[in-house]
Amino acid sequence: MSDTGPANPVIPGFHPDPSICRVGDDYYLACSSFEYFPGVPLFHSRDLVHWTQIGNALDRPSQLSLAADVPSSAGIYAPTLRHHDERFWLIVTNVSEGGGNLVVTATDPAGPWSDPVRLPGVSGIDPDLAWDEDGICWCTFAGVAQVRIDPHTGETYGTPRKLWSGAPGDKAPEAPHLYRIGDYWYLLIAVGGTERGHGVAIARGLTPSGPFEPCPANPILTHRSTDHPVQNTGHADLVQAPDGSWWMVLLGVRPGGGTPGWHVLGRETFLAPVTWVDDWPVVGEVAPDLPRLPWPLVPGPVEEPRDDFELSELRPSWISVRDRPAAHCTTKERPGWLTLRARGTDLDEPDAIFVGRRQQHLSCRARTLVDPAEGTGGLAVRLDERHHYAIEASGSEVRVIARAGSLRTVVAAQPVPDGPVVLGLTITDPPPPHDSRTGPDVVSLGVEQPDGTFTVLATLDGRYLSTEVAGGFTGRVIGMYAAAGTVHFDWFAYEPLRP
Ligand code: 6LW
Repeated sequence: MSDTGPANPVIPGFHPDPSICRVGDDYYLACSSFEYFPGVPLFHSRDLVHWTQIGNALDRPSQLSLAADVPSSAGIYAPTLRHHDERFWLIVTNVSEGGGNLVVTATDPAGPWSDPVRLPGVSGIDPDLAWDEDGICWCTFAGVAQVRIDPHTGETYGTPRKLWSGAPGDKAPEAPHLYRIGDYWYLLIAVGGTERGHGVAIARGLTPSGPFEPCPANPILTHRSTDHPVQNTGHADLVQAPDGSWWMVLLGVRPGGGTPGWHVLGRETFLAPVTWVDDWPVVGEVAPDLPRLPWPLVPGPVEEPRDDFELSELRPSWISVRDRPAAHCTTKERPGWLTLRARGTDLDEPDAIFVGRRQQHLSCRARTLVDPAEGTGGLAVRLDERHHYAIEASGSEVRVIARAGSLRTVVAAQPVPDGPVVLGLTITDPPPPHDSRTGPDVVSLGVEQPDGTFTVLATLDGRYLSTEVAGGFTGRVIGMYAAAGTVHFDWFAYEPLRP
């Protein structure tokens, strides 16, 4: 929220591939989650601007299993969230072993969601669900192809057929969504790939399977070849507000630093207004400061900046790498503390014992009180197993460890008194001078003294924790980990450092 009003991204941090639906005055939105567990975060809003996470659709092993060999940025790809026949429907792809396309349903989007119905007859990614006037369910997916399905059983009817897939030569036609609006069926797709060439295109036809006539103004949204502060715009979904206005949610990134620009928060969810001209949508600007909305803003509950782990269940925004067995992560062993029990792996391993939350601000600070008496663990900001910065406590020593690709270094170490210690990291703009080679930010890791002063042990270049360096589809996650033994965390606090 800027000081002039609602601001984009409406869901900051790594929340890509947004899919939205509305029931009455309530909006719901789902995003991809890749190798993190639980999967598919779900959000609620009353005004399209303030979003509150209400749960995760895939929050138990019978819905989501991500073995240790699931690569980072694999696992759960793009979902589609719809409401039909008094139920919420979510279709999504687990691109990893034994996954494939699956449907889960719920009467309450906060959960519980059903066990998955598998769709062996639907290949590919980015599945969409749409029902026609006869109640037939059409599943359209990247490529772009379509097949009729029974979403209750997972049965498919016939073989998938190719639909309109963008202009000749359009790269990566994906993220299809099908809508019945007025006299037409509209097919909205992403083109160009999810990098700087990303865009949104649309076509319309008189039946859900076409034939489709492309919009003369395609791509109806792209920021390629512009210096717009939001780049990679694409992978969109449309929703109509109760007042009849239309809106688009989409993914975008906010590169920082010099050239080529590095984005560190992953692909975030943005909002843009849509108007209609000649029965074609016209997308307004994906502006950092949103226009005044034609309805009152309804701020939802805001997550407290500090979690004291007083509840038996963790907040829905806490995510772990590939799984979170109760044997390794509990708030029940030491009431009011989060206990992480290592399994002989550290952050360099795919089955690290890590519990984190998405970094949602370009400048921010995270702190945690850790008791390392029985083990080694601490605070980290990670992109994946090969790209993370950490400050860890082990007995009476604290050390900063940097992992960037094949390089792993203990950057600093210092003795600390025995007992619990507050570890912290701050993420800020790089110090001047800035030029074309300046990175997006710097990460300072240190120890908070009993009098509250912060002693920095190391300040590291943030570009090595960016997608442009690491690759992949996720964004930074900041959290707590255990590398050896048992490590207890009394509290964790995260706060933005500027509006
Ligand atoms: C997603 C595809 C894409 O399935 O990237 O940006 C893939 N678009 O549509 C992973 O997010």
